[in-house]
Amino acid sequence: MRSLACLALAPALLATGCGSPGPTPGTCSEAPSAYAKAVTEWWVPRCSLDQNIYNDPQTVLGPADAAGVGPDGYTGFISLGFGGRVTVDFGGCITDRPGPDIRVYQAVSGEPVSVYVSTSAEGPFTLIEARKACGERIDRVRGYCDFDLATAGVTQARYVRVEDGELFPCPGATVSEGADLDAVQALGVTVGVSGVTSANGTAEDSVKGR
Ligand SMILES: [Ca+2]
Ligand SMILES: [Ca+2]
Repeated sequence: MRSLACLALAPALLATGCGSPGPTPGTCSEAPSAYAKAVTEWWVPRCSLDQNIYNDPQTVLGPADAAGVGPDGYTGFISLGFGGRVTVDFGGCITDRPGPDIRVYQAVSGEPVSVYVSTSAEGPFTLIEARKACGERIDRVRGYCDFDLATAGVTQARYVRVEDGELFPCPGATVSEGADLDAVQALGVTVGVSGVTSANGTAEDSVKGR
């Protein structure tokens, strides 16, 4: 709903996004972090939350760190349950570049995930790929799969939603139902010696904070 007053004040309101369904101005002004830096939203079905013991969405922030021994001695990930999800903020926009742009770290085995992106926390979110098998091995616990923004014709993304694609029926008699989300990485962003990130590895962007 866009009021007359809102339209009259349009120039000033551009700064606050009044009535605008599109990206909030400034949403892409900062360089993105190399890894997800905040959880903006998450949801796991009640049944799965009751079954699972890995229920902390904050474990998806920062570099991949899943470790430990199953079934109940793992650390570093959230089990998404049946169709559950976590949406993360990179603090700035990931820009499409040749090849994959987003790496999802999915622990333990190769459970599939779906990835959606947006330039606004409120959406709309665009599906990049659905129910993609996710378990290229790094070590015994950690694994990953990659997503290319161009697959869906997307050029920029700040918010990334990772959704369980395993659809393991609940209750399923395990304590880690669904895909096990460890971390989300922006592949075009490098981390410098000072911990400062740079978009697409360019010198111009290296001065931007993470
Ligand atoms: Ca790409
Ligand atoms: Ca983690």
